[in-house]
Amino acid sequence: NKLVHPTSAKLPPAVTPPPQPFQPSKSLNDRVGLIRGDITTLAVDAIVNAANRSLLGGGGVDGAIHRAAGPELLRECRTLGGCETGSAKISGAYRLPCRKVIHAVGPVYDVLRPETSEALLRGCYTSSLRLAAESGCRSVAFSAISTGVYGYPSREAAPVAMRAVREFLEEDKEGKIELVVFVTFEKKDVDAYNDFLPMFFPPE
Ligand code: AR6
Repeated sequence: NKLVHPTSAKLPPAVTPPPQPFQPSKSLNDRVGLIRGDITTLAVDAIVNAANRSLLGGGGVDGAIHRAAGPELLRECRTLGGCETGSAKISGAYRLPCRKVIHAVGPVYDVLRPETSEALLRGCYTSSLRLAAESGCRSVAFSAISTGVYGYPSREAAPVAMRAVREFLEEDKEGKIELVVFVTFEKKDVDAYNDFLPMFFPPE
């Protein structure tokens, strides 16, 4: 080191500090983002699709992802054996700029049993993050699962999504997930996410 101060030459050698437990350098607030746009354009490690139990494609974001990924995605999805509601499976991303697609199956919103819908929606986020971490995906972008065709009210879905992500990141002591991006598309979701994000991830 050319910049050593002359007096430090007389000091005894520095003691090597003991290994420290992992501490994520970023605060929780720095590990989440919110954008409005087309999830198929994002070059993150994994994007999360709002799929159905067949995993064989459909409309909405599912259709957009299959169109952009190309027919190889459907070919792989045929081998996955479907997926339970409230859970997720992972595939390659083919022509998409991301590395993996996580296919989460949200609930059709049941107005008579909102707690059941909530548990299933929460399961989508938790399973997706667990799969991402296991697969070495450190940045994950979520579509607003169930808030389209499946009828989940945006203002109810947003806090469920954010609480699940927050709790996962708090538990993620090794910092496997570095960034979670919430991707909104329609104005109702933009408004709901803008309102709730600072409550769940307050600026430090
Ligand atoms: N990028 C990001 N978000 C999008 C995009 C996009 N390109 N397109 C739509 N969204 P939906 P669901 C938003 O209906 O409610 C399919 O047919 C959209 O505004 O795609 O979970 C599946 O195959 C909404 O906020 O999914 C299932 O059968 C969110 O994505 C069923 O729909 C989810 O809306 C699943 O219904």
